[in-house]
Parts: sequence; C-alpha cells; structure tokens
Amino acid sequence: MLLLTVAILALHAPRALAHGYVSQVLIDGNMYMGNSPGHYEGPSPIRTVTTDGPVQNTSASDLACGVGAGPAQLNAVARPGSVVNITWVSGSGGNWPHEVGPVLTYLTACGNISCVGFNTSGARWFMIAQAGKNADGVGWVQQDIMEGSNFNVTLPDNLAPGGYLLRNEIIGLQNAMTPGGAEFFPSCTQLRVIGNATGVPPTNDTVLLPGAYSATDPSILVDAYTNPNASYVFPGPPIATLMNAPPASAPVSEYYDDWRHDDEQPVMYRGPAGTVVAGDRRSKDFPVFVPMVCRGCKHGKLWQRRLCAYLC
Ligand SMILES: [Cu+2]
Repeated sequence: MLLLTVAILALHAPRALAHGYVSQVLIDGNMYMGNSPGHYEGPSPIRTVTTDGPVQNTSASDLACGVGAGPAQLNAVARPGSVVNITWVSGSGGNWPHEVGPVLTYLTACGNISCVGFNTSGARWFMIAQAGKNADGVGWVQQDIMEGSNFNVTLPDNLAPGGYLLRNEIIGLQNAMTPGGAEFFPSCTQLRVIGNATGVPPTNDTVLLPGAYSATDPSILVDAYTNPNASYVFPGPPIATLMNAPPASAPVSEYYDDWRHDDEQPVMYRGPAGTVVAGDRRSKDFPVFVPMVCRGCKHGKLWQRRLCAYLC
C-alpha cells in the first residue's frame, strides 16, 4: 500500500520541476562540451553538477558552482575581452525551461595558472556582468535563453593573466515570492586567461559565495509577477570597477607564440560531437581538428609543462 501511494504521488509530481544546466561553452572559436548532470562523459573545463536542480539555500557551499560541483579536468583558454558564449539547456532535453529572473556573471582568481583542483571555499568573487530585464522593462534576458539563445558575456579588457573560474548564474524567480523559493543555478567554467594585461579587482569589489546573498534580500525574496514593470535590483555586489578600466596598452600577444618553438603538440579539448579532439594551435587557421589521446602530465617535456599544467 505504501509503495502504491508513493507511485501515485510520483505520477502526480508537477512537471514544472524541470531544471537545467550548462551543456557547452564557446570561447574564441573553441567549443568545450560539458558533462550532463551526474554523468561523467569526458574531460571538460565546465564543473559538472550532480543534478540539474537548483541551489535554494543561500548559505550552502553549492552556491559557488552548483549542486555537487567538483573540480573539472581542463581549463579553457581565453583572453582579456574574450566573449564567452554559454549554452544553457533543460535537464530533460530542449531549451532552458525558465524565463523570470536575472543572469549574473562573476569571476574569481584561482591563485595560480590552473583552476584544476581549485577549491571555491573562501574564494573572492567579483561581478563582471548583470543581465536583468530586456529593453521593454517587462521581459527578462532569461526569456531569450528559454527561447533558444545562448548567453554571451565579455571578459574584462584588462584582466590579468592566470587561472579564473567564470561563474555564470541564472536565478529563477518563478517561486521567489515565498522564502527559500528562489532557484539559483550557478555554473563554473575553468579558464586560463592569457595575455599581458594587469587588471585585478580591488578587494572591496569582491564577495564570498555563499555569503553575498541572503534569503530575504529584496532581489531574492520577491514577487516578480504582481508588478511586472518594476525595476529589478540585482543581488550581490555591483559590477567590479575593473570592468571600467582601459584595456592593456599593448595588444595581447598571440597564444600561439607562447609555445611556437615547443615540440609539435596539439591542444586537447572536447569537440562538438562530444568527443575528445585536438586543434593545432600553431596554425593561425585554428581550430584544426585532429583526433588524439591525452598523453598525460607526468612527462617533463616543455609542451607538457605548459599545456598539461592546465589541460590535465
Ligand atoms: Cu527549474
């Protein structure tokens, strides 16, 4: 009888529970596939969550990078000013399922060249983009994602080189009129930013996550429907002042130059078909896709020190 009751309850579970995750990220022409929630399918710079469901406790450590997110195996190469193109999808297939609430993007420095293994506990995050309502003041940017658009965010023009976690967060406000109802969907992508810029955010511009949000913030405990024309005040810190600084005076040196004289060795990442592929970055025609197998990071050759340090 108990089993029957459970079965009936399951049948009547609301379908509105569909959620989602980041399936892939495109940076400077390179596509990085993510893993679906709870399923390891291959190396990725996108930290894999264990479920497509939201974080709802603003004090939970999962607020940093999503439910159960652990370190990922790769770092995606980016430059100051790179556009990061992020694809959000539904966990049950198809487009991202929600439309009400902001899309926020943060960075934190991993403190060394690689974010592989970086623990977000105590990390200082700074805001680089806030997307709320569209120009009509009623619809949300998130609605564009639901309708199939990817989300684009531009890295700071003067961002100093190094390892960074990019935290792109959709907040679902569809149930936010009751305490604990807001749904946070953070997703973290490990970046290796190259170049010769010098910008780092003042500590004043950084926050802890969890720490920056409270369940009773007017941007988190909010009825987004009763007055749809109301302007929305973003949670978290303002856009970091780093975003207002001019770009580095000299253009970013080509990544290819960084290792042109090394042994010939393509860079490994995950290709559009979800397979591990490689591009020969010494070619200006990159990406050139060549199937390969990662040779591991233990070897002491120069290319391995430079590449595997952030690829493996
Ligand atoms: Cu959902």
